[in-house]
Amino acid sequence: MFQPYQFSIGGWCLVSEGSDPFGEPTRDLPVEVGLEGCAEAGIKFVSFHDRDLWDDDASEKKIEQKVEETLDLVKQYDLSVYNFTTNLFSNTCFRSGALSSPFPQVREAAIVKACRSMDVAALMGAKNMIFWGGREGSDGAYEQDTGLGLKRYIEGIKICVDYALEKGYDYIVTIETKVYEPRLLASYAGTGSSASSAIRKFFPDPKYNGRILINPEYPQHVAMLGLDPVFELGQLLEEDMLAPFIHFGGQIPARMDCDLPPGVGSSLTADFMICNLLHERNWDGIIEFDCRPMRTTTAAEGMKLFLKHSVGYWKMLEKKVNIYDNDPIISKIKAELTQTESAELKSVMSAVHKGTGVVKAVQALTKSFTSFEAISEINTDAIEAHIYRVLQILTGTYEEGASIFEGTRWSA
Ligand code: GCO
Ligand code: MN
Repeated sequence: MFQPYQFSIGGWCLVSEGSDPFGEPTRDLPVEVGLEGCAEAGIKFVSFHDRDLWDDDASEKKIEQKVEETLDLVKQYDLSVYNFTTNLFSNTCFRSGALSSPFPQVREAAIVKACRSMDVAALMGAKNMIFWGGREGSDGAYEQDTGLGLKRYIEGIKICVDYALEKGYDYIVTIETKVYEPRLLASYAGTGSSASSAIRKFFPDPKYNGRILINPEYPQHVAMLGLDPVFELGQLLEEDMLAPFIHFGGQIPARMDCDLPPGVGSSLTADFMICNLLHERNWDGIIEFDCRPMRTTTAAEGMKLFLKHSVGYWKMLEKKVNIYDNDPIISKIKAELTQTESAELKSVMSAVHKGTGVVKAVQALTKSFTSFEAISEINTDAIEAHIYRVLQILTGTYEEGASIFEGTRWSA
């Protein structure tokens, strides 16, 4: 049964003021406008940084009071808190990094702040606690051994994970990956793939299984490198490293993080393939928007329109996934792209999984093998046919577009 995903949004997106490095804020909307917009658009969850709610040096009492107020406010709009996250990047004390800073006093400050947030996440009933290492890197001054920097960063997170485990908190801890910005050159474990291997290295104990995962931001944090998020997503799913939510928005490839509204500047095909792969793999998660209205939007109506568009865009992708799944042309094309393996290939694979008998299996395969010339004769035209049909589905021209397949072996 096809299960459409639910939605969440970063509370910080609702109050983003439209400023950029060159220009002043263009809007000043109270959070209530955004919360009301969420309720109207069908967004059920909202997430916060500690610093969205109180100053970093706030007293315990103030924090408790703000937690209560925030939970009340959110409830008024029929929303609940989904993620909590600690801001280890805005305070000037973190200008040299936070958990990875070469200065031990700064690392201490980061641990204190992050562990305090671990407690608040539990109080708020958050499902996940995000670590986004915005400052965990270097602007190109190579001030420390980069391996040591990575170790400090991941072990810093480990302190917080252990803290939460000892306290009995049951939420998941996630690392949000992004290669650079606001640090200009690089950040530690900056891609989903590199963070995934760092987690395996630094969290070998089975007690961490499924407790520390990766929340990617698609397409922004991958497309900003000029890479395609669909490939990273496949790896994270295959490695069971994907968090129960992804961040989502819009991004012009090979630019600094744009956080544009979904679809704007992005590849529609890649967005569709993200949605398709998540559904195909029966991923059971939530789409959390981490993006904002454009700078030219200044009023409440525009904010609410942005929220409706964000939800509408994802629902549009899901509608296309349904069309794709039920399309007779796609199903003929897919049949060619998902053929069953020969008995010989199957035994090679099973030998590899068993860890023994590989030589014998490869010898049997070699014996049954015809020639490279014969393999070259295989018809691979289904690959191009597939992308044409996907484009027809995405542009809504699949009914009239079916005619180009007439007379081919994929004709419905
Ligand atoms: C960014 C990130 C952040 C994080 C947030 C949660 O590029 O700025 O996406 O918005 O998602 O800080 O930790
Ligand atoms: Mn994000």
